[in-house]
Amino acid sequence: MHSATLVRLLLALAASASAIPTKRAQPGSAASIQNFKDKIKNVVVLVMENRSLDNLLGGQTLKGLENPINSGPYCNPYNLTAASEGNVCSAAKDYDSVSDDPDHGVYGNNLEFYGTFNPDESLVQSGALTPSQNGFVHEQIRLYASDANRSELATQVMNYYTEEQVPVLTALVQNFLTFNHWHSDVPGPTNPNRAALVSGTTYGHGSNDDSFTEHAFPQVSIWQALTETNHTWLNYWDTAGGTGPDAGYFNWTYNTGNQDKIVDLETFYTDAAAGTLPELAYINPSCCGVGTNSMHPSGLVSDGEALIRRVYDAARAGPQWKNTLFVLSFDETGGFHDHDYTFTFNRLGGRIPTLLISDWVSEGYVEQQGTNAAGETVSYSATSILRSLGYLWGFEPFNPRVEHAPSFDHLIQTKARNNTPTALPTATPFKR
Ligand SMILES: *[C@@H]1O[C@H](CO)[C@@H](O)[C@H](O)[C@H]1NC(C)=O
Ligand SMILES: *[C@@H]1O[C@H](CO)[C@@H](O)[C@H](O)[C@H]1NC(C)=O
Ligand SMILES: *[C@@H]1O[C@H](CO)[C@@H](O)[C@H](O)[C@H]1NC(C)=O
Ligand SMILES: *[C@@H]1O[C@H](CO)[C@@H](O)[C@H](O)[C@H]1NC(C)=O
Ligand SMILES: CC(=O)N[C@H]1CO[C@H](CO)[C@@H](O)[C@@H]1O
Repeated sequence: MHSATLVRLLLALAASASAIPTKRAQPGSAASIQNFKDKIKNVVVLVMENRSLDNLLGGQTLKGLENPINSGPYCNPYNLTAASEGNVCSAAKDYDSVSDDPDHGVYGNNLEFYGTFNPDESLVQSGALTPSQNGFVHEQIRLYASDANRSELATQVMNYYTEEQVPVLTALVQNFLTFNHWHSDVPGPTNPNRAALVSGTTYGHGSNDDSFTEHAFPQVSIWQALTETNHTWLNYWDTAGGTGPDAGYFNWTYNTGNQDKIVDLETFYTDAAAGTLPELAYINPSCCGVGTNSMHPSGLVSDGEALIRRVYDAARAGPQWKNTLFVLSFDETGGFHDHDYTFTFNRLGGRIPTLLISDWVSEGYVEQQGTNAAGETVSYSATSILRSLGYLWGFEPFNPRVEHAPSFDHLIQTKARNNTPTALPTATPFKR
């Protein structure tokens, strides 16, 4: 072989080797769980509101992410029943404040995914009916035609944020680990999804009904499981309200006197600085209008970025950081377009941005699908958090859904990084 060719070959091999992360243990294996326990002592979970991956991370150019900028554009007809009205495609730049909140109830999601309010459930389950993801613009126009013109409404649901519009998320994506296939557990609204995230089931509730605020849920939750295995937790809550507090859904919390573990979000920052964060620090942001920080329309994306930055910077500067895992996720897609919906697992919801942030994850890494306990390759979902924390803190899966959720323990590396950013960039408000 010619020596120049050999050098090129070796260089190519070296380049591809550096792109391959360290060989990881099998998820859920004894070695992987032991490594997870050794490295991670504190977990911070922040669940934001109502954004899809294609919307919020649609402009991230990191390889491995399937999104409009890397693999789009994706297009929708203006009107599902009148092709002559033409199509509109995903494009760069969405509004800081999306003023017309896209439909994200179960029926709205049905129309957005299947083009009908009532898809035949047996055809969905058998796989004969697959989601076309064609109805997002139609549904937005059906709901809000009197508020704005068609192109503005289409922009709201089809456009994506550029890397410059979301500097905090861009820094996190480039420095930490992002899931390409992480779905909400239910193709519906916030509280059922939040209940699934903290207890593995919506307990039959498909809407944001009063049971959530009336502490009516009787099932075992993460709060009860942690308490019974002698682990500490606090549910930090932005008292401006609008989401959760998720620990407040459960009758156990109140009947066992654990409601004092629901505390003001401001306490998180002082606890982080003092090194007194509990093992699980679970954060509820405020919702849903201008001035709230969950990224839920019409709340500003830049205000949500400011919250994420403040949480990261506080955890990063605190004495517990070295053994901290920060999980950033969303409750659901909020009716924003995403080209990829997965229904193999009794109909998960849409794809939502989720990141693992820690000195113990690979830099700028995109995780594809996971492996469940049966060895099948499946998408991650909200219950993956419960499965993984169960391994970390030794509690049993609450139900078959949790038991079969793919865990992410194997994504924790054996060596700590020393190059994670000490602070994130500042987000500034923008128009579009
Ligand atoms: C879509 O087209 C149908 C058939 O032309 C019409 O009846 C309907 O009003 C249109 N929908 C919207 C939201 O414009
Ligand atoms: C729709 O509204 C936007 C801003 O509100 C405006 O810039 C645009 O020209 C309008 N488009 C049409 C087709 O009227
Ligand atoms: C939790 O602590 C109590 C009191 O010290 C003890 O009796 C119990 O066995 C512990 N439970 C577990 C699961 O470690
Ligand atoms: C919660 O409610 C259920 C159903 O009413 C009941 O069986 C259970 O004992 C309650 N749990 C607690 C801790 O009060
Ligand atoms: C907190 C909250 O309710 N968030 C939003 C996201 O989705 C639900 C369900 O549609 C809506 O009720 C909210 O607007």
